[in-house]
Amino acid sequence: MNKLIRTDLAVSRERALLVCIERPDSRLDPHDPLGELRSLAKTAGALVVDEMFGKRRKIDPAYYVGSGKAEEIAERAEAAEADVVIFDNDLSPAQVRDLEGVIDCKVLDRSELILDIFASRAQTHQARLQVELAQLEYTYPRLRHMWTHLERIAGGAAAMAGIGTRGPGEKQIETDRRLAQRRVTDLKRAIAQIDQRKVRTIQGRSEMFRICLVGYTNAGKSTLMNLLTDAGVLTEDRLFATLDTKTRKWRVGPAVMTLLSDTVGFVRDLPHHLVASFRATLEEAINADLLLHVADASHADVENQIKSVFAVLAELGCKDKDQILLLNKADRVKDPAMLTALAAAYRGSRVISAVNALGIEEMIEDVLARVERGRVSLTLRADFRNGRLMQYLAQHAELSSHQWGPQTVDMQAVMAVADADRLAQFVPDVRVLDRSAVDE
Ligand SMILES: Nc1nc2c(ncn2[C@@H]2O[C@H](COP(=O)(O)OP(=O)(O)O)[C@@H](O)[C@H]2O)c(=O)[nH]1
Ligand SMILES: [Mg+2]
Repeated sequence: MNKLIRTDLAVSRERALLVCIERPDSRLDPHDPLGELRSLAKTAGALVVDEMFGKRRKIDPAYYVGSGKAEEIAERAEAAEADVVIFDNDLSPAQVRDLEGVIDCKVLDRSELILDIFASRAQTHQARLQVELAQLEYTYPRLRHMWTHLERIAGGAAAMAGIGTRGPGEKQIETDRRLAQRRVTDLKRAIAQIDQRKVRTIQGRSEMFRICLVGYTNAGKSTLMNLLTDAGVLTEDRLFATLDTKTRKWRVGPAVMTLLSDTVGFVRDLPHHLVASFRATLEEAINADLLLHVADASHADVENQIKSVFAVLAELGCKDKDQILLLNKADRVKDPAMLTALAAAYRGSRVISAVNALGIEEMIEDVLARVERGRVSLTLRADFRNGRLMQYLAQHAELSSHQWGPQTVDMQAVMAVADADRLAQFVPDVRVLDRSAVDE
């Protein structure tokens, strides 16, 4: 694909020094001011090797921080052998340039880091176009980084651009600008042409019950995902080799296999130029059967975070989707009364801890009940060599009886309504002789 993305900024597997400068209007987590940035950096695949925290009232036009602090950052970056310094703050293109003059490695700001994550997470064609557009618009003034990619597009060279490639002369930059401008126009046109409904119905077809983790970055989504899916998935996972760390199989009950997806997560004060691409990366949530909304109950701002997640979900048309609010990090909450009040304020919510597995059993029960809600009993007739069917039933159903004919087998199978509905779509040559609701 003709992609115009600053891959030289991708932070995968790079050693990162994190820098957070608190400003009077910053809304950082008082317990852990660098928590969100750390979580974002990890999501992008970076290895965090050092962290620095500072406060500043007035922004220095040259380095954002003062020149003394810039020197200090440079020293720490060198000592930690960092490949990249990531600022929690948004920097102007000139500041990035000046900082890179002092610090002997790549400098990224928060928006670029977020865009990098969006770019790696965007699943659909539409989402990719949207992220690319945002990257292009945001990085426009930083074009000296970009020329290698433009050259790749123009010249079709297969080689990957080197990290930290510095820009060419003014003439090259002029050409780049024109190419970039043209790409922006093309992207806008392409995005406008995509039929939203069509995208959703195609995406929505899936063989398994889909569960999606949503919530703020740093709330504990990935920790919970690991806790739930780590046990016992490896041995039987060959069939699902295409699944990655963002989506994994999760066996909720003996005959209940689901797909669990991790999302990028919401970000505090998301810069407005990133909002469209952020929404695009949430398409997984739109197509899920159940949402697990993870909130950090130990965060000072938890109620506002919950509210803003609800608001965005509503905008995405997910308001009536089945969901469970999980009040995570209960182990970290110092005031039990506060937790009780929070749980009472949100009916149906559950108090959990993803690190010490508190409340997890109960949560799984709850999920299971939702998946199984409205189970049906099917009487099926199929050729007994129908491998697809046997596989499907092994994943999704409890079999209660078999009756063998010369070529066929009649079976009684109990499964979730959603799985029964998908049966015809995924398994050829099976006849449903009877279908009735199960009272449990
Ligand atoms: N104390 C405590 N820390 C947690 C809990 N769940 C997650 N964390 C920590 O919170 C940070 C962010 O977690 P992560 O799973 O990356 O959050 P994500 O951004 O929502 O995926 C990590 O340092 C986790 O170890 C919890 O239940 N209790
Ligand atoms: Mg995560």
